[in-house]
Amino acid sequence: MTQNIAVKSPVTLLGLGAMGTALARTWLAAGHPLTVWNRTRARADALAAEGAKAADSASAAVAASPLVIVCLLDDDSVGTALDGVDLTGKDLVNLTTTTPAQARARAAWAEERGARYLDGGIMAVPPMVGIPEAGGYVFYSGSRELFELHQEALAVPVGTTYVGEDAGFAALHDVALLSAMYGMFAGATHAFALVRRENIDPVAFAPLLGNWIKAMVDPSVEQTARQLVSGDLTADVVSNLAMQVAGTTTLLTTAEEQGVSAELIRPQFDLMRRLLAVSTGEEDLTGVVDLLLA
Ligand code: FVH
Repeated sequence: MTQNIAVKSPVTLLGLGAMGTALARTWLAAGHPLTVWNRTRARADALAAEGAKAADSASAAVAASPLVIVCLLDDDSVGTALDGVDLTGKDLVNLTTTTPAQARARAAWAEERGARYLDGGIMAVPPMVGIPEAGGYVFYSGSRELFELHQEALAVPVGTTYVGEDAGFAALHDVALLSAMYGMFAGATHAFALVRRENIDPVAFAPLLGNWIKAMVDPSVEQTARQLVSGDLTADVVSNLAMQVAGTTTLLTTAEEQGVSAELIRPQFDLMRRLLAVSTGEEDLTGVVDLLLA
């Protein structure tokens, strides 16, 4: 009797921090032969107890599989870990968070060493890895051929979104989304500070805040995108800039009344005022995008 068992491609993973360990477990669970290396050996030994092969060095780990995935702290640690390692003929996928310029330089660096290169930006935190319904994914950019060749293995931990041949684009998308997230955190932090002065229950306040942000965000980013493409910054404006700038006075005065520093929200309001100074006030906030490029 013949058995029809799909043979899974071998994977090497360098880096077993919180994220690397979460990724590793999904490849093991999916049946991919997994070789791991970590600077601190104990983390590799822990994975070996779960079925991985712990390599004694980064060189040995890289030699073990055609597909080498790197998930280290930062670009410097990638350079350190792979210093002197033979990458000839390897497919290197770098999931370490970097800048776009670092990703492009790392792609050139890998290609000079005979490797094909794909860069990744992880849009997930470790508890989301291996849980498809959590919605995590990785932005990939660089060689499309490489992405398609390894898509089955790459899609094991979280979803995959390919964003272009430019190796820097995954990092750019990653950093753009993270930057937006911190802007959102800034607004939420300011909101909690305002109500904290009055002993309002933060647990009761949280869903009010969360639901308001959710209701605002999709229409807002979609409107901004449409206006940027059409160039018509007054199209479909609901809340015009003049009205919004007038409203910022109330927001800043309220912060003062509540004894809350406005340092998280004032920069946005300053930009809105600068935009109003050079516009009719009939548009909304999209013009701030180009103000930032100046
Ligand atoms: N964890 C998260 O929430 C975020 C989610 C989004 C993506 N990030 C990025 O993923 C990269 C790895 O993050 P991590 O969570 O695994 O980070 P750590 O737990 O701090 O582990 C760091 C690993 O890097 C190794 N390492 C650090 N420096 C060096 C070096 N000079 N040479 C070799 N390896 C190095 C470290 O080794 P060790 O401390 O165990 O010996 C860990 O394996 C990262 O880019 C996030 O931005 C995570």
